[in-house]
Amino acid sequence: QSNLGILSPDQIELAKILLENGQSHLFQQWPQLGVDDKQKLDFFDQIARLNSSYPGGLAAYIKTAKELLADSKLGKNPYDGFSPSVPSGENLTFGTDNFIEMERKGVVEARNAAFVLVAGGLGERLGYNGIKVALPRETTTGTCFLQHYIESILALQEASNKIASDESQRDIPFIIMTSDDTHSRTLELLELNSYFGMKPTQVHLLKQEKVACLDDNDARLALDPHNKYSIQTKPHGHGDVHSLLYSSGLLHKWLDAGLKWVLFFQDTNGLLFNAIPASLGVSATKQYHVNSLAVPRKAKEAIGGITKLTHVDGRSMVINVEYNQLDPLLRASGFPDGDVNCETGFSPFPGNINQLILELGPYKDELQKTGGAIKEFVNPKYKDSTKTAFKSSTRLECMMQDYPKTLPPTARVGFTVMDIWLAYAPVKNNPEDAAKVPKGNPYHSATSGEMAIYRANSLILQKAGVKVEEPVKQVLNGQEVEVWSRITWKPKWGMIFSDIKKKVSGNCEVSQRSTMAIKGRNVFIEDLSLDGALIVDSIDEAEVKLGGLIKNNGWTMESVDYKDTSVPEEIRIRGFRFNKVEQLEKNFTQPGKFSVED
Ligand code: UGB
Repeated sequence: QSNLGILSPDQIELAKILLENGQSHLFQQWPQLGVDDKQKLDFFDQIARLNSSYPGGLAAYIKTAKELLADSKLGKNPYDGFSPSVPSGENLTFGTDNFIEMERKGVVEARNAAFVLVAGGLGERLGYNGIKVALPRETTTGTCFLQHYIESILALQEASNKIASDESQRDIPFIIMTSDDTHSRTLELLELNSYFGMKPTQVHLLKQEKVACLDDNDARLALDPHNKYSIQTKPHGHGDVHSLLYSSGLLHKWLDAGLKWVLFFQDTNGLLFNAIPASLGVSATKQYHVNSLAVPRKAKEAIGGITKLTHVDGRSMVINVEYNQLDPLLRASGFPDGDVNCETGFSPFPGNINQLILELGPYKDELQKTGGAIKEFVNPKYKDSTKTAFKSSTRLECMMQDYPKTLPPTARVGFTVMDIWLAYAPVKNNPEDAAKVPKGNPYHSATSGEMAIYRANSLILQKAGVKVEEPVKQVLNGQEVEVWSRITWKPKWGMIFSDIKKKVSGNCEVSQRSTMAIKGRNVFIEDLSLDGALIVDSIDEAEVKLGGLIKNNGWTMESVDYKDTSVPEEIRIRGFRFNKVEQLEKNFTQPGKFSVED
């Protein structure tokens, strides 16, 4: 009461909200007016932020928290009354006629899409000190994830605009969700690199705010133990992307501009853009309101399963069920063996890789109803079985893939399954944890992420007719991986299989010890036999033919131990570095026709 004098009317309103929602403890240790006044105003600044960044404000946050904490205390299962079954979706196999047709359709649609990258997470499991999008996707060229994503979007934009009429040319919007942990470093990376060739006006950063931590089952907000004027906060999860997009006003703008799709993707899947054109083609063909990209998943593997859930009351939805919940849910619903592989050797429930394609119109309509709020969950760590006290404060969380939970059953929710080698290789685990992954399961480390790029590119070229030599097995940072030829290309060289095939002809072969980096657009591989390292760059106006026998000592791979701090972190987490012994390196800066032969 005595402090009211320093507060503005808005701050008094906020104080009332807190008091009416069981938060009087926050003010218990406040001294009288005149003492710590600046800190008290800082406290209200934080409260105002927490209140305005949550749909429905702090009152709604506290109310939901109380309900979810009560359910958690009772041990209530969120899937009570639901029975799981295998949903229907599209299965695509790389290189088939259907795949090629879906890619063609996807390129047509790309100019009607906006891309949204969720990059607010620090990646604690990876333990890397920088932001994850700044990590090299592969170290042959050193291109970081963010650069690769931007160049892929630009390549799609160009291919899509090429087949559209002049008046409907469009710059694809690119949104990055950041957080306090990643925002300034993401912006700096973009600015230092001139947005990697994208127009700065095409890029929007939306920063997510953290949410208040909770001390007990009454959802009392947790004060910072070292500062009684500050509330502890933690990340709310990638589900925030929906409310941020909604409040940014971008959805209306995009609809007015004629856009039709919003594609969501995560920070370190270096293979994702191999899958984007075809799955966008599937969305357009099947008119999916929601299309989740998925890969075959081994039963009990630690990725969520896409599942159809049907409630006893008739409701049904197609949704990601996290792997630790799928097995018990199946066991409780008449499948005594739980989540097991079927005759294909995989679980019948496809693995969610958390890349979503939403149709913009129905998405905007839905968010207008919900304000972008996503069904949340809480995961308190209790002190003991009475479940009355927490080991440390907790908070509500939400996931972007839970968006379909509020949709009516009439919504067209499907998925597209693609080969793992083509579509999914995230970098999530540190070397120590990756080395402990049971044999046969994916490491999801910087080592496996980079090797997956070379494998995918080698397999794609094999399918295009190049004899790429089989890989060798090698142990790097304690992980056994297949090492294929180190083949990379820029997205503008080939985004879809039919374009790549046009760039390859004759009898071509690449040995396992080879490195090939194609950085130019109009580079053609014709009767090439490569045994060594070849790096080619060119301006768009130059047409370059790579052919004949090219042989040199090439680049060798040297093992590096992840504990060796004399090596930069982004290298040592891979367990190897290149020793660039010898290469043929060409850069064509003049227009014309050229050929590269040894
Ligand atoms: N992220 C944010 O932008 N903000 C946040 O507050 C948190 C994260 P993780 P997670 O690919 O195999 C997801 O930590 O959440 C961004 C799916 O839920 O890499 O453990 C962050 O920057 C799971 O179903 O993954 O698991 C990153 O880009 C499964 O599909 C993204 O959100 C799993 O990914 C994901 O964060 C997977």
